[in-house]
Amino acid sequence: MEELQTQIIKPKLEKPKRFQVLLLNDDYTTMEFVVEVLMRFFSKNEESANAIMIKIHVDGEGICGTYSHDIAQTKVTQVTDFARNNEQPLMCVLRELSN
Ligand code: TYC
Repeated sequence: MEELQTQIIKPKLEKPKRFQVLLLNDDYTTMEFVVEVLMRFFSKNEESANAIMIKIHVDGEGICGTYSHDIAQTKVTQVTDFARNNEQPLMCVLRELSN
């Protein structure tokens, strides 16, 4: 007699990782430049760009947005290139979020 086998298959899909893009405070980048970055690369309006910039200035860091790895890494590269081309030492980094 043939044996009938059944198996329960667990879906092996991982939840996609998300990454925050952060700006770090420093003593030299101008406040106007940080506001410009937040509006140009993170689509903030002037009011929320100002609020985020002040938060970074006070706390040392601030979140610009949360993205897939590809998009987050592209933002970091674009912001860093833009800062260096304008002689600003602004630091932009990724932080992986725990799922
Ligand atoms: N601390 C800077 C200043 O006083 C302003 C600044 C804000 C720099 C945010 C970087 O990510 C930054 N000119």
